Amino acid sequence: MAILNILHYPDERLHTVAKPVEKVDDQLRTLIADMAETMYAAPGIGLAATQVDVHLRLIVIDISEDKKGLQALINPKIVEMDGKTRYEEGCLSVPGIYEEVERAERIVVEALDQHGKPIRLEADGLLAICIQHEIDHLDGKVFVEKLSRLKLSRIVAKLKKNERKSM
Ligand code: GNR
Ligand code: NI
Repeated sequence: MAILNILHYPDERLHTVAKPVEKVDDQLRTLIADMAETMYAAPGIGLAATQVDVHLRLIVIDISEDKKGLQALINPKIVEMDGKTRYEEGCLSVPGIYEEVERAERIVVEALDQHGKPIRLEADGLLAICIQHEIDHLDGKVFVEKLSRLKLSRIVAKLKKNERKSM
C-alpha cells in the first residue's frame, strides 16, 4: 500500500472533471486501497480520486470512528435529493480552513462498489454531506468556491501564508 500526495487548493488540477471508470479491476482496487490508506493517515472522512491527481470518478468514505465503515463509490450519481442543511466543512485539499456551506439534507446515490456491483445508497446527516463534497471534487469543484468572493480571496491569502510558514 502507499500514501498518495494530496493536491492543495488553488492547484488548477483540482478543477479537472473526472472521467467515468470503465473497468473495475485489480488495478482500480489497488488505487482504492491506497486512497483509503491516504484518507486514514490524513486523517479524513472522505477522499476523491481528483485530490490525488487521478481523474476518475471514484471516492472513498468512512465516517465511522473505528475505521470499519470504509465504502468505495465508483461512478457515483445522485438520483434524488431533498431538504437543505448547513454544516461546517473542511477539506484535505484546503488545510486549516473550516466554513459552513449548504447542501441537500438527504440524497439517494447510485454507484458501483469495489467489485463492480451496482449499489443504491440512501444517506442523510454527515454521510450525505460528505458524499456531496466528494462528488463535487469529481466535478472539479472545491467547497470554498461555494463561498462569497470576498471570503474566498481571504482564504486564498491565508493558505498562501500558511504554505510559506510550513516551508
Ligand atoms: O475529512 C473531511 N472532513 C469533512 C468534514 C465536513 C464535510 C466534508 C468533509 S470531507 C473531508 C475530507 C475531504 O477533503 N474530502 O474531499
Ligand atoms: Ni475535500
